[in-house]
Amino acid sequence: MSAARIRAGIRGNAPELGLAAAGGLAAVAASFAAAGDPTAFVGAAVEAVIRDTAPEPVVEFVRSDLRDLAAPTLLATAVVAATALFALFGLAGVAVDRRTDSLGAGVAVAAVLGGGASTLLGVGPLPALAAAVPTALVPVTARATGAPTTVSKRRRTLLGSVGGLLGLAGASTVLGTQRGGSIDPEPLDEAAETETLLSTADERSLDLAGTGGLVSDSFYEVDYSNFDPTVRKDDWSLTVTGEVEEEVTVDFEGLRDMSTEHRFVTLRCVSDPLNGNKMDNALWTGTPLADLVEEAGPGGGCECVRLRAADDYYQVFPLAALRNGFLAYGMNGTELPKGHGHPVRVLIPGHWGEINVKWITEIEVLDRDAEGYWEERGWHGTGPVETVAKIGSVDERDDGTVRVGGHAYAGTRGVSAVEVSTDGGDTWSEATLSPTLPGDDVWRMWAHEFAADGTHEVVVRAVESDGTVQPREETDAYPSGATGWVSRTVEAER
Ligand SMILES: Nc1nc2c(c(=O)[nH]1)N[C@H]1C(S)=C(S)[C@@H](COP(=O)(O)O)O[C@H]1N2
Ligand SMILES: [Mo]
Repeated sequence: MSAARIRAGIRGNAPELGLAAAGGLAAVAASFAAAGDPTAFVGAAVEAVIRDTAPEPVVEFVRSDLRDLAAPTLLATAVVAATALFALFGLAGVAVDRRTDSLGAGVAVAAVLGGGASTLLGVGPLPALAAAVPTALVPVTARATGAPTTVSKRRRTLLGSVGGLLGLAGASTVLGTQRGGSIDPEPLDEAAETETLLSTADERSLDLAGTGGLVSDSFYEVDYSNFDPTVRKDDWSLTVTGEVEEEVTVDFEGLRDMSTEHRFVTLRCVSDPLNGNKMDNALWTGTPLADLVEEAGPGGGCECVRLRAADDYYQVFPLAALRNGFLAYGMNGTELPKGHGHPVRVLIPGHWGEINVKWITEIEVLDRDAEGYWEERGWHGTGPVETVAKIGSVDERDDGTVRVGGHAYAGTRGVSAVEVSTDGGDTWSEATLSPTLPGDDVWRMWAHEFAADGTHEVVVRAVESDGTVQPREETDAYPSGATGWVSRTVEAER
């Protein structure tokens, strides 16, 4: 077909294309409204299909070039693809109506395609039905639009129909956001204790221009999906399954009846660039995992577990690491916010962020080793974190001195010193360190002041508690986490 014929074809069918596009969008949005949980509608399902079947070169491009734009790009692609899919089903209904001159047949075909595809995508009956209805409205509105005898009346009917479908899409989006989006983390009963600990952290923080203290003001978020699950604490439970003597299930109340602890814990994503911003610290409230795991009597041949979550995320790592783990339901004095795993997440001391599974639902003791979601994609992020000292603040004072500082983290190995060079690594001095916070997986802050004279290559490295100096070798975040000494050129004004 020539381009001109395609153009003419589109012009001839423009009303149907417009109706189908609006109907497709309304189908996706209606399914969102019906789902109640944002992970359970056709848009999230299409996103998962695109994410999990993207060819390796695309994945590589997204990882190395798009970086922080990866998530919004995936979201936009998913919305467009899902809309186009349901638009096609609407057009199929229009075509059947034209061929058979039976609106009933057209409606049935559109509805069956819409509902059937939704079901194949794995959404429940209600979101599937909700997606089928606007899809079936496409042949109905197409016929209505064709009926009037004058051009102006046809145009008015078309605009009304498209407007109606878009209105349905808008209203559904608002409803879906209200139904699935709102979780207000309530203050914890232990607020008095957390207040005290948080003010301790505040007092021990070093005052550095342009960077936060020992407890992060805003905590980074990394999710493999754009849609966070809505899990109400009354609906939540966690089951230990697999190679166990006896399955054990605990609900939120049961968890609250167990011993309560507060822990400062730092998390860093394995994808964090060397001096990146995917490393943060919070005060977490929860209960140790060991007793729960022991109660189930774990066996199996690999001494390993797979954790599963309400967003279908999964990770595999050694049972030994899990035994030191923590089930957190509080963060900085309130219940967990939705984005950080409400109502319950896992914290595994000293390991990369990715195995700190949010919205945890199941601990499966395995018989044979397996891979987690990110390991299937080439990452090695289940082990202990690499040590890093970051430069978060460079403050040039009027008197010619420069104060540099930031955060240093070495997982459970602990940071005992931070060394700073202002001459590119020839000579080193010890930085001032913030006092330690209670906990065995917490970062520290460092600061160093020097009299500036010309150009300085500031280099910083952490020393672990046993005296080990952070390795100098620089590696990229992919696949095993960024390593190396952070450096920054400081150009003194005078
Ligand atoms: N269920 C679930 N848990 C998850 C993730 C996820 O996508 N789904 N992302 C992981 C990754 S890669 C990291 S770095 C941490 C980040 O935790 P945060 O979002 O609370 O900072 O959560 C981990 N836990
Ligand atoms: Mo991560």
